[in-house]
Amino acid sequence: MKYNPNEIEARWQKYWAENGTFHAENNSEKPKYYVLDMFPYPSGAGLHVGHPLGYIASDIYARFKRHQGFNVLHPQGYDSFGLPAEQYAIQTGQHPDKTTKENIARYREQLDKIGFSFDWSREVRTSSPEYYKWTQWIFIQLFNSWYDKDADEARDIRTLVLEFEENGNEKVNAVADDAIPTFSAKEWKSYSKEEQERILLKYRLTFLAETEVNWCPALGTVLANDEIVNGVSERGGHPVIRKKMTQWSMRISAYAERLLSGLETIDWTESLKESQRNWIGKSVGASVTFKVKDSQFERNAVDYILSGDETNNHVIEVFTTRPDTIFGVTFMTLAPEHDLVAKITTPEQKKAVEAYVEATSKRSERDRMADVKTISGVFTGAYAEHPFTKEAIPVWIGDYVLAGYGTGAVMAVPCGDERDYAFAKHFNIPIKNIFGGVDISEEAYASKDNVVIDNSDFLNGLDYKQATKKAIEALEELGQGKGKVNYRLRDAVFSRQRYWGEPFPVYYVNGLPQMIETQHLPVRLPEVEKYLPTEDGQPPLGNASEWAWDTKNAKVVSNELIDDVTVFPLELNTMPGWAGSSWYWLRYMDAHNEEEFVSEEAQNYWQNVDLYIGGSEHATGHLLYSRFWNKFLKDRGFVNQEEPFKKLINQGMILGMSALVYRISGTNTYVSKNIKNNYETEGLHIDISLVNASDEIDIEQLKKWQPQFQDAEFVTENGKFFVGREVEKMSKSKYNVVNPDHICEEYGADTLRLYEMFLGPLEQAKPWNTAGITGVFGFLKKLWKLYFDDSGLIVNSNPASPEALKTLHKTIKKVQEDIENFSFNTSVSSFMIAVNELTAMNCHERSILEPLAVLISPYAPHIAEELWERLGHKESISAVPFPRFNPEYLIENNKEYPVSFNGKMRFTINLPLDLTVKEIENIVMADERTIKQLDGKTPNKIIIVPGKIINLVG
Ligand code: ANZ
Repeated sequence: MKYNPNEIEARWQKYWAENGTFHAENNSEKPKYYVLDMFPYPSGAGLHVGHPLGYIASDIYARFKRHQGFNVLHPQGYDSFGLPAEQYAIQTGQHPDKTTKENIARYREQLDKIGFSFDWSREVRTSSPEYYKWTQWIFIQLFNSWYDKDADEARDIRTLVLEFEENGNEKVNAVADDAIPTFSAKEWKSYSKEEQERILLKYRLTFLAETEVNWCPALGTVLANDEIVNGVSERGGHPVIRKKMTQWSMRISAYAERLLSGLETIDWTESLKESQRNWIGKSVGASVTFKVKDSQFERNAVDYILSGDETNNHVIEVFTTRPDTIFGVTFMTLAPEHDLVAKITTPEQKKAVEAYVEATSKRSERDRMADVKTISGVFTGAYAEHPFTKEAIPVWIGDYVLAGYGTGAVMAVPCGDERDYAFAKHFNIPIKNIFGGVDISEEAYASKDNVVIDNSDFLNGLDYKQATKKAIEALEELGQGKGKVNYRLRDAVFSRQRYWGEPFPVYYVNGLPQMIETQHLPVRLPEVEKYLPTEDGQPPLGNASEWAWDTKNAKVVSNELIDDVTVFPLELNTMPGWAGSSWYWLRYMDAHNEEEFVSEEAQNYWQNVDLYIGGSEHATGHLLYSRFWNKFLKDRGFVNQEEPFKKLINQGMILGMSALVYRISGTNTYVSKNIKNNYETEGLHIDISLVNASDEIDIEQLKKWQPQFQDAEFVTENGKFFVGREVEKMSKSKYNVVNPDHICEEYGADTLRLYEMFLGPLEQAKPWNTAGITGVFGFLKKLWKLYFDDSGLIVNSNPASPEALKTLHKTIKKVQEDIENFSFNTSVSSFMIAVNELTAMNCHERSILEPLAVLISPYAPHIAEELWERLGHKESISAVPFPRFNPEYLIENNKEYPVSFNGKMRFTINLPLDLTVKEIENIVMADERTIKQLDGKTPNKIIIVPGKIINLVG
C-alpha cells in the first residue's frame, strides 16, 4: 500500500468538518487553552506559503494541547474592512462587500487544504453587521466613559455629571483636554444643555476634537502614525501632509502608564515590549510656565477664560526633562503650529512668521524629527520672562519643536541640548554656561567666546538629581511649575474618510455628536454610487442619499427628510482599520451571542488568550490598541482580565527566492548568469516556476512566458542558460510567490506543514527553498512504510525491543520539550532520526508505532489520523493523550569502554554496566586484541573505573 496524501487528506478534512472535531466547548470540565492567530486581511492575491507559517505553528500547539487534555479554543476569522477592497471598488465599481466575500471564500478554501484545527463555527468577519454592531457598541461605551485618575480607571460618564452637579469640576482629577475652565456646581447647572455637552466632550474617552492629522491627499484620507513609513503612506507610498481636521479621537493617553506597567506581567519578547515602551515614551520632568512680556494684543474673552491666567498676559508652558538647566535658558522655541504664535508675534515679524508656518505645514512630523541637519526658524518679536532672573528671553518658532509633543514649546538651553545649541549658533543667540550637574557638549565648551558665565544660580554645586528637585521646588513656590510625567503616546485619531469601514453610530444635533441608542444597532453601512470623496471634499458616505437618523422612528432615512428637529445628519467618517481588530478575540469566546458582545460566563471560562502568534509589524498598532480596549472594558466591568494576550510570539517572514535574467544594457540580448560580469547588465525578475533545481531555464519556455522575450537573443554557457537568485520579500510583482495549493497538490498538506517548520526557527526570517521539500516528503513515505508494505498493514503485537523503546522515548522527550519551547524545526529532525532508526531496526511493533502516530499528529495530522484508524481505532486521534515519557527506557545497560595501553586508546569493548571490576578485568585480559597489544608482557597495573575507562599500564 502506497502513501497517497491527496486521498488521505481530503478524507480527513471532510471528517473533521462533518464531525465538528475541533469545536471548542464553552462549558467543559477540562481546563481551557486559547490559541489565537492574528486573523488575515483577505486580499485578492490569496495566500502564499509565507502566510500559513504562524498558523501552522499555532495549530501544532493547539493540537498538542488537545492531546494533553485541554479544551482548546483555536478560532479563525477575517479582518475584512480595509483600504485595498475599497480601492479595488473605486477602480472597478464592484461593491467591496462582494469582492471581500469572494476573497474570503478563496482564503477559506486555501486554509482548509492545510488541515488546520480551527473551530470554524466561531468565525468572525469584522465587516459583517452582526460583528460591527458590537464594535459600534464598544465605541458608545467609550463615549460614555471618562478616566478618573484618582481611581486610576475609566468610569461611567454619569458619575462625572453627578460630581459636577454636586461640586463642580474643581476636585475632578481626570485625563481630559487641556485648558478646561474651573466651574462650580452652581455654574454647571446654569449652563445650557449644549454647553454641558461641549464640556463633557472634553472628558469622554472618545471625543471630537480639532487635531493635527496626517492627511494623505492621494488616498483622500487621514492615516495613523503606524500607517506611515518613511514619511509616505504604507499603502501606495503617497506623500502625507499635516492638516487640522475635526476628528474622533481615542483617549489612549489615559492608559499610558498602565500600558507600560502591564508589560511586566505578560510573556512577550523583550524586543516587542521595548518597541511598545518606546512608542509610549515616558519622560519624567517638569512643566514650567514663562510669562510673555508686554503682550501686544488684547486677548479675546474665550482665551482669557481658558488660560485661567488672571494677569491678562499670555503664558508659555513648556515641558522639560531638565528643569535643573533653567539658568541656561537663553531663548524659547514654539512649534510653528502653536496656538500662541499668531497671538504674540509682533507686527514687524508677522510676514516672516506666516511664511515660515506655511512652509513647515508641508513637512510631515516624521520628516521633521528625522531631519537634524537643517536648522530653520523665525523670531516672533516677542519676549518671555525668566521665572527667576526676570530677564527677557526672545521667543522663536522652529520646526524642530513638534506641536504634538509635550506642550509644543521648549525652554531652549543651548549649553545642554544639542538642537538648542545648533539653533543658537545658527541664529547667533547667546549661549549661557551654567553650573550644576549638566553635561555641556564639547562643542559648546570649545566656543568659549559665546559663553557667558552666570553666577546667580542657586543650583550651583548640586548634582543633577538634587538640582532637579530644588528647581522644581523653587518653581512651585513661584507658582510657575510642577513635576510632570510626559508620554510620547498620542491620543489616537479614530476617523477615516473612507467607505469600507464601520459607520459611527453617531448623528449631529447643532453640530454636537449624539449616540444612537444601543438597541438600534447595528447602523448599517449605506449604499453609495461612488466610493470616492464627494466633490466638495466630504468623505465617501457623503455620496449616500439615505444617511440621516430619524430619532422618532429610530431608523436611517433619506437625507431629504433632515429637518434638524427629529431627523438629523449622520456621521460621514468611518472607523479605522484597527477598530474591528481591537476586540475580536473576545467575540470568538461567544461568537453568536446576539444579546451581548461576550457573555460573562464565556468570559469567565476563556479569560484571555494563552498564546497569540502573529507578525511583528503589529507591535505598536494593533497590539497597543487591543491592550487599551481590553483595559477599558475591564474598567467598565465587561471583561475580567487586564491583559488580552498572555504570551505572544512573532513568526519570522518567509522570503522568496527571486529568479533574475540579465539583459545587456540598451539591447535585447540576455546573458547567462556566470558570464554576466563581462557586460553591463540589468537584472529582470522572471517567474520562479520557469527555473529548475540547478537554476537553469528553458529559453523556449521563457519566450512563451512574456512577449518581451520572444525576439530576444540569449548568450548561453555551453548551451545552458542560468539565472541569478536573490532572497527578497515574497510578492506578485517579483514573480517569486509560492502558492501553498501547489505544494498541497503535489506533496500533500502534511509535507507542507512539516516543511514550513523544518525551514528554521519560527521567529527567524528565512528564504523558501522548494528544493528541500522532497526530503520531507520522503520522510513521510518512510514513516508510512513502518506500518504498511505492498500488501497492507504489517504492524504486529510482539514486545518491543529495548532499542526501539529507547528511540521512542527519547523522541517523546525531545518533541514535547521542543513544542513547549516553540522549537518546531528541531522536532522535525527528531522525527526523521526516529523513523530512520526504527526502519533500521525493522521495527513494526504496535507498542512503538501507536505512540509514534500520536507524537507526530500535531505536525502531520492527516497521516496520523489515517494510521490511527488503520491501527483499528474508531475515534479521531486528535484527543488521544500525548505519549508519556518514561526515563527508564533511556537508562543505558551497556557501556562502550575505551581500552587504553599506557594512556593510548587502542580499541573499544562493549560490556554490561553491572559487571564487577574483577569480571571486567577477566573479560578484557581474555580479549584477543589485548593479547595482541601486550605481546606476551604482563601489565604492571590495571586501572578500571566501572562505567568509564579501562587502562592497562605496563
Ligand atoms: C530643556 C532642556 C535642557 C531639555 C537640556 C533637554 C536637555 P524627551 O526625553 O524626549 O521627553 N522638548 C520638549 N517638548 C518638545 C517638543 N514638542 N519638540 C521637541 N523637543 C521638545 O525630551 C524632552 C526634552 O525635549 C525637553 O527637555 C525639551 O528640551 C525637549 F539640557 O528642556 B528639554
